[in-house]
Amino acid sequence: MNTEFNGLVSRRGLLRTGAGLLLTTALPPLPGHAAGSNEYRIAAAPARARLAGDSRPETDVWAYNGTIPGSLVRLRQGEPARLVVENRLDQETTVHWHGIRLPNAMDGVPGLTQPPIKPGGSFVYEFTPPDAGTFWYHPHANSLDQLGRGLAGPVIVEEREPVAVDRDLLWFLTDWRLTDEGGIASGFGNRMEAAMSGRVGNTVTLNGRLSEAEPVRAGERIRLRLVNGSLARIMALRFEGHRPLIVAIDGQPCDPHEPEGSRILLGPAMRIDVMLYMQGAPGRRYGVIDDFYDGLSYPVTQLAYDEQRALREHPLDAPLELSRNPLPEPDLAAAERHDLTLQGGMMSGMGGMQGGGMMHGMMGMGGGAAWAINGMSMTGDGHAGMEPALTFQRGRSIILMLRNETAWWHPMHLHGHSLAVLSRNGRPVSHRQWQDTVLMAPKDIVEVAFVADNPGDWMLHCHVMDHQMAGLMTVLRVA
Ligand SMILES: [Cu+2]
Repeated sequence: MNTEFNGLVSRRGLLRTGAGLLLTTALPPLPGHAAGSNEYRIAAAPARARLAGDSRPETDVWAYNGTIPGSLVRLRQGEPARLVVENRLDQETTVHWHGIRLPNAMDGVPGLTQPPIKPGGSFVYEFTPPDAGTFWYHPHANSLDQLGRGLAGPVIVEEREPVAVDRDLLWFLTDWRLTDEGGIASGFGNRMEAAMSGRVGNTVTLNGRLSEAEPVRAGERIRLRLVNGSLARIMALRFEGHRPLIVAIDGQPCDPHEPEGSRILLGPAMRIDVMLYMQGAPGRRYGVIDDFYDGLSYPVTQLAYDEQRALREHPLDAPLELSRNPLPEPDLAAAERHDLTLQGGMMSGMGGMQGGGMMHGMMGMGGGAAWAINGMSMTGDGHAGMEPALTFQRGRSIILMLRNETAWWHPMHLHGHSLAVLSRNGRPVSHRQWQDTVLMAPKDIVEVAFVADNPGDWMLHCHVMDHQMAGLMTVLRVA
């Protein structure tokens, strides 16, 4: 595959510092956040970060409130939130609150839902999160550069009644393409990559640092919130010696289940919450391995058990199923059906795709687009006057058949709604799972359903950022 690795991914023996530990365990308070309130100030600005450890040069990044990942936004389910975003970059930006069902005007798509925030300007996002769970925030302007240079942060919407765990941890995973000097490699928007796997990097950080080990204790129950904040890297995580149970996908609780083949498949922009019973032995270490790309497996980190005896001898005897969120149940018998077909990219076998794989002149808005949905390419980040591919009457139940006719993987993200995943390649999907980002393998056909209850123009796009920029995007209108 189109992936390079340098020495950074093989571990250098760095140990986590106290600061790293704090981020995974206590999650520090936010600057500009009054304790107990749902109000935050978030500034997007240039910063420097030690992504690859103390022995490596710092990296010039763009960051929310100066940290990688951006500071944690912790909200409460059903309580109004107010998020003041300041733009201290030298270019326009917006913030998209990924996965949160909110009013269209708060969705952060430039041109489509709000004017972009000018350098020196600010925008106040106000919404009441209906769903508890693990979400994240990132720009929706110049997305490839802005996300690729570090602008991303986690959002946790707390349940009214939390499930019993010893610790609630968040691993924000980010893929970077770093140079030997520690800088972020140039070449964003490379057309060949855009028509293939996208900009997959060479360094994966956990909460903003290469991680050698994460401290755990035998016998504890950990809720682990996994976020893939990468531009393009798909991950398949194996926890050696452990049996993680998936309890939520994209913030939405599902029936607890073990991942297929013991690998947690995590596409860009996806979140998966797992429950982990720490069944390992005191003093031992167990790898957490990402082996998605053939022949390129590497350790994301290790679970490092301290020497203390087990906290308990048997798994905690308390329910681990999360309370369901108030999602409207689609009426499948009465639902409207529509097809959305993903086209293009290299090796698609489509006419006109030879000679570099670009679809010049084929479609609507994108000169030089590499991808299309139902024959139309919308390129960039979103802009005024994007015509909807489909219009739904508010309140209707909708079934979408997503057909991936390409030779590449695509995490398809719908704004403003969560999707009940009904079937994949004709086989029912169990576990009653809902997703806002549906990872599609080459040639996959995935059937999803939802109630079009949130009025407005909503983006549907691939979250491999190069793919979105190069045309794998459309708009769905709820009128
Ligand atoms: Cu894609």
